[in-house]
Amino acid sequence: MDQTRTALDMKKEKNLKTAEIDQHLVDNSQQIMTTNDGVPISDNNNTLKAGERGPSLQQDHIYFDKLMHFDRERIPERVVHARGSGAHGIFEATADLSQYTSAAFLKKGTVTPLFTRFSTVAGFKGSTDLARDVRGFSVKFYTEEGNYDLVGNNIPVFFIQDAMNFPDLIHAVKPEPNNEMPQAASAHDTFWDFVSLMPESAHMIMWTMSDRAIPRSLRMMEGFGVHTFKFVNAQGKGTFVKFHWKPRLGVHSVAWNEAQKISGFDADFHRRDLYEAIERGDFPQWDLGVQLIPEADEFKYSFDILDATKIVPEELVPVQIIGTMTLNRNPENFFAETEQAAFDPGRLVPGIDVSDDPLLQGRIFSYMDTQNYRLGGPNFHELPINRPVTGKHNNQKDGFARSEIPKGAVSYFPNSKAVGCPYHAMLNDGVGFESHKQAIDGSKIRGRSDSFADHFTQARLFFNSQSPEEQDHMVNALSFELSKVNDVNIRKRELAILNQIDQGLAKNVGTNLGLTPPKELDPLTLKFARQNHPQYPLKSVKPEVDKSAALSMKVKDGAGTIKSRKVAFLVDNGASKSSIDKMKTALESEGAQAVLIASHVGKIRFMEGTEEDIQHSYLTEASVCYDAFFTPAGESVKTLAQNADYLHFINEGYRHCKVLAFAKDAEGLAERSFIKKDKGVIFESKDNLTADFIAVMKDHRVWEREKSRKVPS
Ligand code: HDE
Repeated sequence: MDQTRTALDMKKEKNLKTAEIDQHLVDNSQQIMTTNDGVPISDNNNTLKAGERGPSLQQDHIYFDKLMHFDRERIPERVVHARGSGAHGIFEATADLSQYTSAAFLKKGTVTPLFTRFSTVAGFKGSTDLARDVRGFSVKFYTEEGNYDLVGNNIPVFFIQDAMNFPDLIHAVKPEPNNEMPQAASAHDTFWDFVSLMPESAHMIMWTMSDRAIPRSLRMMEGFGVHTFKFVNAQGKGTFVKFHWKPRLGVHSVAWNEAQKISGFDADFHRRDLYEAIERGDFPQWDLGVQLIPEADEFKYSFDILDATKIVPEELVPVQIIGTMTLNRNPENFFAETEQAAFDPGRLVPGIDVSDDPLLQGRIFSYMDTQNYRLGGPNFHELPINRPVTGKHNNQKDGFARSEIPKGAVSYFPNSKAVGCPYHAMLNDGVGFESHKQAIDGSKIRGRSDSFADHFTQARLFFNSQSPEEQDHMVNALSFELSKVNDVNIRKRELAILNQIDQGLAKNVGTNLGLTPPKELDPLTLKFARQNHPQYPLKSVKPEVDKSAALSMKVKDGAGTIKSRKVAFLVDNGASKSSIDKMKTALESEGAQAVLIASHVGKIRFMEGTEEDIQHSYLTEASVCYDAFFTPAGESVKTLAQNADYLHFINEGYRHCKVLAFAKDAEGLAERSFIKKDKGVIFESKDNLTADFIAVMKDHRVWEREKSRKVPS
């Protein structure tokens, strides 16, 4: 999408959702302060008292008005996905899908406003962004046929197969109820107790123990609809569909040691990154892709497409790109928009329907129910962020905080007094929502299909598809988490599951736990698995593929970008402005940002005699919040050599496998640290300073460094 197109799109958006939200914006500038009833307030500092020294009077309606509101300023946070960040944007459909779906917003060329919210799952609303966790990826499309919500995650599978287990999963991962610890972390007994008794979690555990669970940025994550959904075309024909969001900036993570430190230095790291990128016009973009599976192929694969613990490998069904999402506007008000946004996988539009996935079916109830509770009643659809751009017309009435004022005496259907209005869409213009006509044949049972009983084949597929460095990170993550589990029986049970996935993985984790992986699944694990499948484990499954390139985050050679990356320029008084400018120009031409950091904020004087105001110092900044480092030439090299914070900065950057460049005069500083020259340490005397710096940054990290050198930091 080029700039002109973006401007046009934004204009279109302005006419739709922005206009809708604009109606509700309140501008306090040039306004007299009033009570909630509009009465002007002349003293907002003092309560009403009998005499100067009190007591206060009960007739102080101005104070009561203020406190009544204040006392109710919190609403229940989301029971899961409480911590989130949102942004407005647009979706432009780019493919002709009329053969598969009648959804109007997917018609080629259509531009639809939307609101997206990213979240972590386990932590409370105020928890850190960098928790090891799944990220929510919810998109509300304000389409011309009403709202459509695609409420997905950044991981394409889930822990469990049936909605009935969801509250148990969440109770297990949340802080333990006796002491409410730990916050936003799965590394504790109850979580691993639960998953080690639920072998269906094995595939998801592989993903959450991979670096996918610690993204570098919300802008650098994939998104997935997770479940199989259905497209329905104008003739009523269904096609199974899986949704994928592919970020234009690539898929990247931080290192676990880094994640833990970012949580201390900037708990809002992801929220800030998203907000700032949009403010400076670096609009993040994702392509929306679909995997389409004809109904005739429902039973074609070695896995069940209705099982949310399975992916459909891209080698079997390729992902076709059908449009692009651009996030181009921050909310005006976090509470009114991001917090009050009510997502629901049951918000469907004509042309898209749910499949029989039992996890998805269970979600349809929960979201509406939770919004009713969280947003205080059934009128949450009328909040500006949730209102469809189409308006809504029905006979539903009353309820808490009703804001629309329906006219007339009729609020029932059928009626004659309002000439049958509002009327059925199907009867008149054929545009109404119609559920996919699917034949159903079966007995009512409370149980699970044996086609859901294979738990390890795709967990193995994921592990086998990772690069050696990614596999090492998984070993470390599993070792970290299980080391934090106190009950050794739980450790052994999970180790037995890992052993079913990959013996090398189990052995390496076992070494870190001082345990030999058990050969067989634990009897307790078997007992619970047999509640769903009495013959468990069933015969092994022959997978169609052993490896899938799409599952690894390793940057394909030359495919990376440094757009929007944050490079720390480590300077001080006496730094060479020309050395800084040369690097800055090169980085900015690739879309990266240069941030100057010195031993104090305020003015610093360059070698050339000019001065610049610096916003960041070693006191306020940490290496973990930057992608790469440059030490320019100049007199500053002498003071930096004595600056322990500077040396810590570059050591730590090196430890986290980031790229570091040194101007010729500054190369000696690397020798004062633990840094050893490698392809990610660029010396002006040996390399092409700017070109090589940029080229290696495009690979994101020099992960190979981890094997050869571990340095203290
Ligand atoms: Fe959710 N989930 N979920 N979930 N979920 C909620 O709804 C639930 C599941 C997801 O940005 C809640 O509004 C059940 C899978 C996201 O506001 C709640 C089950 C996936 C968000 C709920 C699941 C998700 C939620 C809490 C098992 C990936 C944040 C607040 C059957 C496809 C939405 C709320 C936002 C939020 C229930 C499983 C994604 C309680 C019962 C699988 C991204 O209704």
